[in-house]
Amino acid sequence: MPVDYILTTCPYCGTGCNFFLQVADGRAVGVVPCKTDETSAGSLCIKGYNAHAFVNHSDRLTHPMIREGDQLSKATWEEALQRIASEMKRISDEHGPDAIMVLASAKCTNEENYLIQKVARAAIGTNNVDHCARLCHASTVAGLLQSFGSGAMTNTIPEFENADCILVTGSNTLEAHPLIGTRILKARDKGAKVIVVDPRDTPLSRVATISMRQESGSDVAWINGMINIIISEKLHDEEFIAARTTGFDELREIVKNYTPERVKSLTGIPEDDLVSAAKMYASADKAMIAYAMGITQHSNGTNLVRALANLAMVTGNVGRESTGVNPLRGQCNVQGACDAGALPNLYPGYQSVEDAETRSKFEHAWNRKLSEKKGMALTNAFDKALTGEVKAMLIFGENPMMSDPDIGHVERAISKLEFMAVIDIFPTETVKLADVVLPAACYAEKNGTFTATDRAVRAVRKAVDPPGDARPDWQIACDLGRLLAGDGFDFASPEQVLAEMAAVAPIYGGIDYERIEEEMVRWPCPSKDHPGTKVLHTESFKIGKGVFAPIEHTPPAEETSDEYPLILTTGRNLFQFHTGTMTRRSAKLQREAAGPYVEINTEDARRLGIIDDASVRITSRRGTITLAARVTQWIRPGTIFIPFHYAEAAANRLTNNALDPTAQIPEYKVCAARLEKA
Ligand SMILES: Nc1nc2c(c(=O)[nH]1)N[C@H]1C(S)=C(S)[C@@H](COP(=O)(O)OP(=O)(O)OC[C@H]3O[C@@H](n4cnc5c(=O)[nH]c(N)nc54)[C@H](O)[C@@H]3O)O[C@H]1N2
Ligand SMILES: Nc1nc2c(c(=O)[nH]1)N[C@H]1C(S)=C(S)[C@@H](COP(=O)(O)OP(=O)(O)OC[C@H]3O[C@@H](n4cnc5c(=O)[nH]c(N)nc54)[C@H](O)[C@@H]3O)O[C@H]1N2
Ligand code: SF4
Ligand SMILES: [Mo]
Repeated sequence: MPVDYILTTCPYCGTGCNFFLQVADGRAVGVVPCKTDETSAGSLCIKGYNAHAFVNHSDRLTHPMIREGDQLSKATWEEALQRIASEMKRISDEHGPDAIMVLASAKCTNEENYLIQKVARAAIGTNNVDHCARLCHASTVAGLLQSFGSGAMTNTIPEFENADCILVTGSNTLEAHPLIGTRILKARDKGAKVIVVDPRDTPLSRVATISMRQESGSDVAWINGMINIIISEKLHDEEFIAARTTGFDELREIVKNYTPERVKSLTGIPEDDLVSAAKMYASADKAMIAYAMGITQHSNGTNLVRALANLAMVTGNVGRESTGVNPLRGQCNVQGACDAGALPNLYPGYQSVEDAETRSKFEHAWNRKLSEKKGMALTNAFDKALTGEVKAMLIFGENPMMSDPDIGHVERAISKLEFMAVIDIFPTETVKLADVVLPAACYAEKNGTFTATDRAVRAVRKAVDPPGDARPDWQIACDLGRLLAGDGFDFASPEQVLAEMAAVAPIYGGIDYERIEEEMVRWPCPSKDHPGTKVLHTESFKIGKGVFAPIEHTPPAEETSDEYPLILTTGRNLFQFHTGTMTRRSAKLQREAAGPYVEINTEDARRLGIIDDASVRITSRRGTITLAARVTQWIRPGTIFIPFHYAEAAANRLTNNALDPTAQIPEYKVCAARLEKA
């Protein structure tokens, strides 16, 4: 049988590896790495190798459905789209457009996200559009914007290989961004020093030069502690500080109080390790910082991001190759969904909805009066559903019934809605509660672009037809836009959509399908003859001077008590992805990490009389789940860790929806819990 090889972009993490999808007899049957791809350099992680598996799964949604009582019944596209449009119109007429919340999707392409936010803004008339970046790097977007003027990764993935020192914190890089992790290992082989700061031992920390295990939620203390040591040892970059930054004196005053002794009492990190790490980072010629959810998912997440930016600027490690502050963005297209304007305060290309001049530019482009009011964050929308302010939700490719904090609260909020429509590829926990369900085409079944964590815009190419009547999200968004608004949604292809986005978002100004066909292009790329940008902030920061922020350590929103004596932190494992809709439908991935578990330190387990694989019950102030204990030395005593992939013991039954006041990101990484034998 003839086999086709279609070059496309991985639908899992934000590393953005390209691979060939193997197609035989109209079905995706395998994945082959691409040697000429700069990002993956001919390797893939196990999720990438199995990215064909879910595409053909028999659970795929194949036809629209409309709720009749307790049942979702098969409907035609015409009926289902009409129902959504008429409910949106009714609710907007009765309660105003701001009673509707739209969720875009980091699993969808740039073109699709552009259209989804256009549906919200230009067809419904609200800025209430958001997506999972809120749960992920909202604090990065806010924090780096304040420090540097741009919320994106400052450098690029290949640059890790040539750094002299790499500081990794709150990132389980080898499991969550494996092909970035591999670059860090290559750098280490070439002699680079690797420092890992994480409450757990990760595959990377086990081979690091220095590994420090801090208490979850204490990161400001050790970061300030390192800055203090660097200044006392005169290892700071005075020239860079004077020429390119403001606010250094205030920062120096604040960090003075973070002596190694005090840092030890706040974090548990031994004094000697902190001093060695500070000197190692500051003495390197080119030092990179990589971080992810261990930093961002806190009720002080924005401050934590700013603290890392302080550390980089104090040592002059911004604006050169193999330096910088590098947030590792999570989903395959979370960078692009943000770029495309799926955010309540920003139009495509990070342009403020509250700026009159910008608004009039978009009003002109879209031929519509636009709302002056910034929209609602995803994490506030469920609260507002409970109070009756939000009446309807239109959800593209997200599964909040598993991924949002405190899902008991989400469930109560959804039950209050008058109407909820969900567009997905599988019957998720959220789909089951919807009033209308539309079946989407997945990445293998449509054309478009994803933007990787290092701002590289990459092609997604159609390899097979969607199952049954499923349609690509861009067509669904156009259909809804036409029903709600009439004009402005007549696009014949994703290519035309990207052309419109490039015309309104200057950072994408020079990006088109012809260029993407040949190679990736990294934004900012303002014009067709611009080569794209690898390193940001080379001459000056986007806001002129970099801004130091004097940040004090604050405790997490929920602290341990006699009743809840353990710190619960949550996250991921190598084999599963998020709410498991795709990876748990891949036999090979499922085989490797089949069911839910909690990691608990050997000492804690002994004290509680728990043996490995015993069934245990975990309770927080919000709920209880039962799952298997995994007894290990690789986690700090007093801390337990649960991956949030498993619906049968959903970690988010337990988590706290305390939010960062600036970014509205939830504190997934710390809550108080109790563990007992089940
Ligand atoms: N296999 C796999 N890969 C994925 C994903 C997936 O679901 N599965 N999801 C993708 C997405 S969307 C994202 S956002 C990324 C996330 O990627 P990561 O952020 O790397 O993954 P997490 O497991 O959430 O958390 C990272 C680390 O933070 C540590 N941590 C916990 N509490 C703290 C703390 O208080 N401070 C610090 N400094 N560290 C702490 C945890 O021990 C963990 O090792 O992964 C992407 N890649
Ligand atoms: N406890 C805890 N909770 C967390 C986190 C944590 O660390 N701890 N991390 C948070 C983070 S960083 C993130 S990013 C979120 C992720 O939260 P979500 O985005 O809600 O999680 P996913 O499972 O990735 O959901 C994506 C959905 O899109 C569907 N899908 C896939 N492809 C397509 C497509 O082409 N079109 C459409 N329409 N649908 C598609 C999938 O089937 C799936 O249902 O979870 C957050 N939740
Ligand atoms: S590292 Fe990320 S993008 Fe690359 S193959 Fe693995 S999941 Fe896909
Ligand atoms: Mo994420």
